[in-house]
Amino acid sequence: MTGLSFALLATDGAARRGRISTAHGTVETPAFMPVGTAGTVKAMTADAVRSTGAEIVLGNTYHLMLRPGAERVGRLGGLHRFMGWQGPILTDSGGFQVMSLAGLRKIDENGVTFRSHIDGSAHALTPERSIQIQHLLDADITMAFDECTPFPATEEQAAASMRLSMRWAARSRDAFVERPGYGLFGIVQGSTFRDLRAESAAALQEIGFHGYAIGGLAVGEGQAAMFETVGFTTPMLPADRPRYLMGVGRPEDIVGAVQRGIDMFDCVMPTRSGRTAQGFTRHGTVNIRNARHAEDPRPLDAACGCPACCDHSRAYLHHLFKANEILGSMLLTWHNIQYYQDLMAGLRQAIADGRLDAHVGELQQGWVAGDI
Ligand code: PRF
Ligand code: ZN
Repeated sequence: MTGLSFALLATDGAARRGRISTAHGTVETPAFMPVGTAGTVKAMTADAVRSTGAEIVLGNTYHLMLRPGAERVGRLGGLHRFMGWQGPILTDSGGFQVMSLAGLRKIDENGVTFRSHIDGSAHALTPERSIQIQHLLDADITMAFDECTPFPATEEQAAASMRLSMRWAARSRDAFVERPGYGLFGIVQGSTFRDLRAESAAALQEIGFHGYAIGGLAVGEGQAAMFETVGFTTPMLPADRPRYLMGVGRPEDIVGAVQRGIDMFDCVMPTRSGRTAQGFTRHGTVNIRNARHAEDPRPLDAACGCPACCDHSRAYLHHLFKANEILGSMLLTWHNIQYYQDLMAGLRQAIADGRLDAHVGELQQGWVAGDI
């Protein structure tokens, strides 16, 4: 066998229940990947991440190439050993983070040049260097180097940007070294234009990838346009390969995208909001800094099995945030990742049982009812 494999285990409408097998283990899908940008899922130990049921984490080419450097991580045995995470790792290719974080960026046919957001030093990324870095990190899933087309874009702008990403996708494929259990994903671009998404999906399948991502969404187009674009793009992709919606999203976004045939997600939402006192629960989002929690002895979410909910009250979590104690960030991050993993496990079970739409209706009822 060469490359990574994907087994489709069940379907319910457009939704899929599957399993990805990689060099470092298997991933049950639909899956949510906690974001471990700089070699850490912020405020979590690797064991804690694993305990939530997460099977794969995401790392970033951009951050790790700047600090501590890809060659250094390679000499230390790769990102798994470096961060103490023995499961599968997917790395993003860097272009998206360069455009959102770096200074003085310049894009041309060859790639991007930019200045580090850390110390202002000059760097370059090309498709070939991005793939080489992801190999040094030992990523189980490597992402093709692309440009995330800004939103809004005219059809002409989106076409030119997408076609550049397709030329970079071919160069990424050529630079990728096939090894058993390792895979390379292409990234469909084309903004919200159906014809461009079709052209991009066809171009990527002509090149041939182990999986296909949908990029260029969750960039300000709104949920309706995102759902519409996902809804017409997934049928353009092969059924026997995993599909990854990049940078999505809130629980309600993930649920809608699963109903439209997406298998993988990543988002900073659970980790970032955990550090700013926002908790996701079966009854919607809760800001634990709110004064109404100051003497509330109940758990954040009575149905949750994480330490924040099993061992502590809302009043205690509220106190930790008011007192700027780092344990507050740790506990709420843990809870939010647990919530996201429980959400995905529920979706997987519902697809297997052929009752996804009913399950989604129950989830939405809980979110709408609100926290009381
Ligand atoms: N491309 C890459 N990474 C991404 C995106 C993309 O389009 C997005 C889109 N929101 C998030 N992360 N390479
Ligand atoms: Zn919890």
